[in-house]
Amino acid sequence: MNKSLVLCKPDAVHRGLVGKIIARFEAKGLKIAALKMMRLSTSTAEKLYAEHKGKPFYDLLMEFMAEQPIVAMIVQGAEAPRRVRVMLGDTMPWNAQPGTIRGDWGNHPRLNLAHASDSDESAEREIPLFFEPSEILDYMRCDEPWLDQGD
Ligand code: 3AN
Repeated sequence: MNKSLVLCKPDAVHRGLVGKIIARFEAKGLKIAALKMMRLSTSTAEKLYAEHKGKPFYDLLMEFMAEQPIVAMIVQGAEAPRRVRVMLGDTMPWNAQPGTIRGDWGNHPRLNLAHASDSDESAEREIPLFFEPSEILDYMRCDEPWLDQGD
């Protein structure tokens, strides 16, 4: 099964939307394999968004993300990175479809509620920034045999 690193960003925490966001992944049949609330250190924020360094929005993004409360989780399931990104919707909230997290609740490109790994490779790089191996739980949801039909 594939994994995605998902962060409920500070705006999701401050707006009380964390529970609703997690509930969408759970209801979709994706498994929460790790979960914690934390403050995102400046150094981790810089590592997470290294590819954006130098872009016009970078400094404000760092200011917004660093040292703020976030909720970090690993969402697991078949094609998890792709499915979670579809559920998040477009980066620009005004382009995000209704029914997506950003389409329903997002108001600003920076304050767009959640981060999610964009590929298996990104998830492999991002997950160790947030979780020790011992914090990632291996268990079976009772609906897994129904959801995994093997075809
Ligand atoms: P996504 O989160 O959809 O993968 P990226 O990787 O292009 O989007 O951007 C990372 C983060 O940078 C976004 N989640 C958002 O917070 C911020 N961001 C991206 N584009 C803009 C922009 N034009 N103006 C302000 N912030 C932006």
